[in-house]
Amino acid sequence: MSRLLIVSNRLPVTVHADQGDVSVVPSAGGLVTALRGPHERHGGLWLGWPGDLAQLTEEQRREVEERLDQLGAVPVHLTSAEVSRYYDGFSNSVLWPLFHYLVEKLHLDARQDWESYREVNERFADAIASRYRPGDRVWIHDYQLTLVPAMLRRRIPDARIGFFLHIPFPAAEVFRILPWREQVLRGMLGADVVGFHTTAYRYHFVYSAARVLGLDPDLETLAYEGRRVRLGAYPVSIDVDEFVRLARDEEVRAEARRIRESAKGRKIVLGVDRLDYTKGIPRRMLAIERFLEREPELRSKVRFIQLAVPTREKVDAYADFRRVVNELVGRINGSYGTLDDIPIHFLHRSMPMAGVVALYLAADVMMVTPLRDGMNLVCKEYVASRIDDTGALVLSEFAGAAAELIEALQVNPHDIDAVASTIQRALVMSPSEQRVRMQALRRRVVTHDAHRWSHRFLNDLERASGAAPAVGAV
Ligand code: ADQ
Repeated sequence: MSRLLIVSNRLPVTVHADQGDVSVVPSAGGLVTALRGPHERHGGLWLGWPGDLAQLTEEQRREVEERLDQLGAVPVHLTSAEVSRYYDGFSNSVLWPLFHYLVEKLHLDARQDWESYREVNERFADAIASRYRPGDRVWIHDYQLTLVPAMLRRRIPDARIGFFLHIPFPAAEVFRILPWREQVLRGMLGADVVGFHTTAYRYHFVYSAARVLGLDPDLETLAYEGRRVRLGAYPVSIDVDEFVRLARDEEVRAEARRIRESAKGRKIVLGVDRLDYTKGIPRRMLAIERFLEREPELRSKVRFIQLAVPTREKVDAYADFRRVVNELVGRINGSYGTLDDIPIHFLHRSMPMAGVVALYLAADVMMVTPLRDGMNLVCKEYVASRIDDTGALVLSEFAGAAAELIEALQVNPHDIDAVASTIQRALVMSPSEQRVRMQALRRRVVTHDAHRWSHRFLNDLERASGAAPAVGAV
């Protein structure tokens, strides 16, 4: 079996420096779990940024490099200026908002950020090329590295290259706003297989390639520069077994009971998100406010818990956004709180997965209402954790997961009245309806887990033609 080189912006490790000691700990998380199997089985490498190591001593840095080497991880170092321009700037202030249709958040005077993005993508291509051996397969991930497939193709024309986009690919009318649209498309088309979460994103990509580059639109394969580029929809998922294991764990179950007891008989409605403006938290809060306004008799019977993990704190749009969320939560709690309780318990922190699963088990209703989301794993984690087939899922139509999880209560997150009514509907859903819906949801999540996702993509990559000439190529 050929080696697999995985390439992502971040390495799947965290470097901890504690006084004299330094440690490198593999990170947890769905994607890492999904890729760890193929990474270990095929004796491959994982290339990415290890985080900022500037504060480490020479000796500590050597120790880190040694440890990374043992883990099959190859560091691609970034300067702090590059982190600010390539990552915070172009990746997270241009591509991220644009691909999520949030055009008003777009930072368009970004020429220098673009330059840095290009340079860092070149560095990644160099790093891959220097490790590459004939026969290797290369799997490049996500919007931070869209140019790498073509850059690597220039260095190694017959390399077998896959690219997967974890965020939505927007409609061509939105994508065309990007001043660097042509370079991004050509960058991705350097791959043999380009993967998206849904067929809708794939369609948008094909239509953009037709509009911007004049390619013949074909949903399965694009003929491009003498090659055939295969396009596929591979919905990403979670490590279901791990969530089932946690959901059965006695300590996790005890914690879930404790959370329920502290709610004093109130039903629990839960949100778990990175505190990102794409996740729809302010509109969700407004829908909760509308619900509280409309349902006075239910006010004392519901507790809303919002767990929000801090994210991208150096990007301006995120600091403003945090203020908006804090103000909304404060206003609603001020209006509807009593001396005994407040309606919204807002926790701005990260939590170990066992704690998150205890919340999933305690929640009667899960709200996943992003304005746009490539896939969204939180809804799949909730479904996987509900091993007794209870609970109700409220899911945004604009999450990639909506294409699969059709038995959820789907809502338009922009329609505050509709979300408020759906909260009410979920709270009064009968146990038998919960069971029918949850069983169907669980069947789908269990059979389409993360292992299947990576397996399907890698199978297609295995069959891909490398640089074999395409018939009718342009
Ligand atoms: P994200 O935007 O990060 O991923 P998501 O898929 O929902 O979004 O994954 C978030 C992860 O963070 C989940 O595993 C969740 O449990 C965890 N998490 C959230 N809040 C937490 C907290 N407070 N404490 C601890 N953990 C928390 C991007 C795309 C998605 C796509 C994934 C994978 O934006 O659309 O599904 O990549 O492709």
